[in-house]
Amino acid sequence: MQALRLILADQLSPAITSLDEIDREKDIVLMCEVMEEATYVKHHPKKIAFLFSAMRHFAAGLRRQGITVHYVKLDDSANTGGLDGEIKRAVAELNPEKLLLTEPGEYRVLAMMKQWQQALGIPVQIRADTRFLASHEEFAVWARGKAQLRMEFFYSEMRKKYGILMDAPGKPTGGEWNYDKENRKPPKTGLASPKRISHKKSTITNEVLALVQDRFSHHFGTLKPFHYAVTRDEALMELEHFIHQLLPNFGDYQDAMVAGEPYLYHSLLSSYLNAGLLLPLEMCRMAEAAYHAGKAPINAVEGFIRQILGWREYIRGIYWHFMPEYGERNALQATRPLPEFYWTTQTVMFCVAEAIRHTRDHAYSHHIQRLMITGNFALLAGLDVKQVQKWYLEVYSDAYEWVEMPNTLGMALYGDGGLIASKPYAASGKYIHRMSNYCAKCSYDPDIMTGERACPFNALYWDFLVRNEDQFRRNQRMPYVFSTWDKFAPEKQLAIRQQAQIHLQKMAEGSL
Ligand code: FAD
Ligand code: DLZ
Ligand code: SF4
Repeated sequence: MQALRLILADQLSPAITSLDEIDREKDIVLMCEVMEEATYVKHHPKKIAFLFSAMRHFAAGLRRQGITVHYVKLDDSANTGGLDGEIKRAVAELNPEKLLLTEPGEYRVLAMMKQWQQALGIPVQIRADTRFLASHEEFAVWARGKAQLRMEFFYSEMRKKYGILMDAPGKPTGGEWNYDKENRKPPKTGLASPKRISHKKSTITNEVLALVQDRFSHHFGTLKPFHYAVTRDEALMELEHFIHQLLPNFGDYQDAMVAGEPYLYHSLLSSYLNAGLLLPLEMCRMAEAAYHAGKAPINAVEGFIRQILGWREYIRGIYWHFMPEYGERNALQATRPLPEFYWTTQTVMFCVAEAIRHTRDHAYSHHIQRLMITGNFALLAGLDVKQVQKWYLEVYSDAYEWVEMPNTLGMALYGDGGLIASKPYAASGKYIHRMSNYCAKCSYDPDIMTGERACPFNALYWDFLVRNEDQFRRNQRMPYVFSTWDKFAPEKQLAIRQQAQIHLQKMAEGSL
């Protein structure tokens, strides 16, 4: 055999570089379901089922094209349980001249891959992942010599590079680069998501569901009902549905939160994009076409494209540029243990319970729930950054370290010391009250600062800022925060800080 070509669970794209110039007569593709990858953090059962089913469908698609696939199922008796073991076993069995890989999405896996040439005694080539729209080198050139690495500047470069939403060189469509201010409408009464599409389960999916039920039902999260797309065709149906039915309202309600509505107008496409069933450029181009056809307004289309061409690429750039040192950061020295309610949903705080319920049931919660509810609470309470990151990596079906870590450590927890966020995404109950209908269903009151019914986010917000005063008092993007605090009478300041301690105590006791 000439070349052994590895495809990982998040590399399910026909255009993946490890398949470039494949020789259908002589080469073999290797794919393996392994226990180590499913349990190095205990992934949500829906994520495992989605990936195993998508992998099996992808392998079937390659075989239909005449490509030989060596597919190792989780339950195969000789399965060694790890990528490392499976590569060694396949090389011993198939005797390839070389091993071809595409760089993975996690530093941990890249470190493993870098050992293989020596361990296997054959040439190993690690190719760039060209599905992303900015290479590591481009990001490094952009970052060089800059005191601040702000997403908005990176994003406008990307818009220019790909000519997306550009009227002329240097002229963004509509006159603005960014319509963020038009992405913050509070929910109107009765706001609900249109019905989502579902996919008929194939025999492959049913087999995988039985396997996951059998082997991973002790992981956090419910497996059924299972509605995920598992092939590129199905993922494309999801994309079409989003563009035609949901994109027009995506911009207005991007930051809104509604009880019982996990999705609203969000696309639910991240799992498919991150696994490779969809490609970022096709998603941006389709959204752009909807704008030019008059089917969706600029605040929606620009908002969506900004998330993919801007945030997603920028986040990946940050991860690879600063790893492995990035993963050790804890700028605010946050070390309090993650409370049990992140697993049980058992908290009186309606907003937090709701976000965790959505997470448990769908392996999904939308961005503002991740950032301003579970993330904001973790920030204000000073929860241990590693424990919080592990939680996010375990519970979401779109989670891989390259995208989870900078979002959690950098954006939500300010644990990278302000590399990503120019100020902490810290908010009191007032923000959550404005952007959701949660507070009406809660036993706490967002307008109360101290006492039994006080919303925990209120005192914890001030306590967080004062606790970290050294970091934030001179932050130019927070001009009024400390002047407001300074105007509080000393007795009020003391009462707030004592109230925060009561909340933290209750959190530790499991009664918050
Ligand atoms: P939409 O709201 O419809 O957005 C469209 C697309 O934009 C998404 O599909 C996604 O691919 C991309 N996108 C949006 N925001 C971001 C972002 N900040 N970073 C990268 N891509 C973005 N996203 C992940 O893909 N995996 C993660 O593990 C992950 N962890 C997160 C952890 C925290 C604490 C926070 C605050 C955000 C995290 N995000 C993560 C980003 C974002 O929340 C999800 O991409 C989004 O909720 C996915 O849902 P959607 O497809 O409906 O997104
Ligand atoms: C997340 C995951 C899971 C659950 N299972 C597998 C697997 O069985 N085989 C595999 O190749 N990859 C799996 N993955 C993804 C990897 O853990 C890892 O996050 C990515 O491949 C990094 O690019
Ligand atoms: Fe959340 Fe506070 Fe509102 Fe309750 S009152 S839902 S804890 S913001």
